[in-house]
Amino acid sequence: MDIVFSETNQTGIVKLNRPKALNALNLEMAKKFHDKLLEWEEKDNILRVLLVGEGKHFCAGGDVKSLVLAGKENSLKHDFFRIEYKLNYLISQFSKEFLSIWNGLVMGGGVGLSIYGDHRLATDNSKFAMPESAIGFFPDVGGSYFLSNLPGNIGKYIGLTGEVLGLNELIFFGLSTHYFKSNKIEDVKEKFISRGEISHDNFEVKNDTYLIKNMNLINELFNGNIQTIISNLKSHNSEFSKKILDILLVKCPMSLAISTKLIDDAKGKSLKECLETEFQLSQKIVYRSDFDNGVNSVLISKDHNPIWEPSTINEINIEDLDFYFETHTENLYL
Ligand code: QUE
Repeated sequence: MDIVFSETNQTGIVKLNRPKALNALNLEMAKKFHDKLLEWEEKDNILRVLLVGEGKHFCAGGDVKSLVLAGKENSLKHDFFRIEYKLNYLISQFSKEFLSIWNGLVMGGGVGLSIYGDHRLATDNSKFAMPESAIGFFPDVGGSYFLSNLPGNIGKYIGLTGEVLGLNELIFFGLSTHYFKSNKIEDVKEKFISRGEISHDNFEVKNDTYLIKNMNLINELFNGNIQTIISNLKSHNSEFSKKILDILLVKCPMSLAISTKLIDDAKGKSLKECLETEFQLSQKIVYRSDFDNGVNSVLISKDHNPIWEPSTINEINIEDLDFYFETHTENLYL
């Protein structure tokens, strides 16, 4: 079973159970999770929900590998995102306490399963990222919502670079709500299950780590559309800007252009609006060759040398991006 549900002491427990695939979320898991939450919402003897990943990691994202391997004559690229985003929204509306344990990898689809819940407990080994620009996709699962709500242009930076955030950044930005030492994981779970207690350790946030120190610079450099960002980075001539430029220049150019616009346009929008926009966008982006080539290059053949089309950001006309944001298929009815 890829996802396992149990009920103990008025706690509904969800375990993502594909440890060999880093608990990547597939269609069946999303469907079952969605139906179980509807059931628990109505069930009086369930007071809270605990979400955990089997093994070393919480969740590496959506199972994008299966979407590409399924081939063309298949509705998986439509059905998966539809149910995944519906599940994200359902979690945001769930009336009971919802706690996730962010051990190990917490990426993309895994973020969407947890960030709209009440509590996200990070540990000393948490690794959080929205890395979709590496596979020809964009930061979805409400990424446009929570990234656009981070201060300044930090959300754009996180969504474009796919940078891995650790404990200090997670607490600093409020992405995680608590910290506990990773060797206490069984004890933390047990206390929440038995009496709804959130057991955590104290954590003193450091303001001098790499990302936080460079926040003002990031706000300056990541202002505007993708071409402005690239030209800002080129003309800045610092170690930091060179490093970030090198990172961006291997990502999918169309992903970068679209993600920039998506996050900019999301400011002030509700999660519901953001998910609807992302669904429309997903149903254009996943049928582009960049998505198949990106997923193949990173997760299937693993040659890590994807061919992007267009291959440079300069070839993208910013006005042409509007096409990808048009409503063109049935909405999610959230
Ligand atoms: C960017 C991504 C993903 C990624 C790697 C990236 C992603 C994702 C996975 C993943 C990892 C392990 C699996 C799996 C998928 O990796 O979204 O099926 O077994 O799901 O660089 O966006």
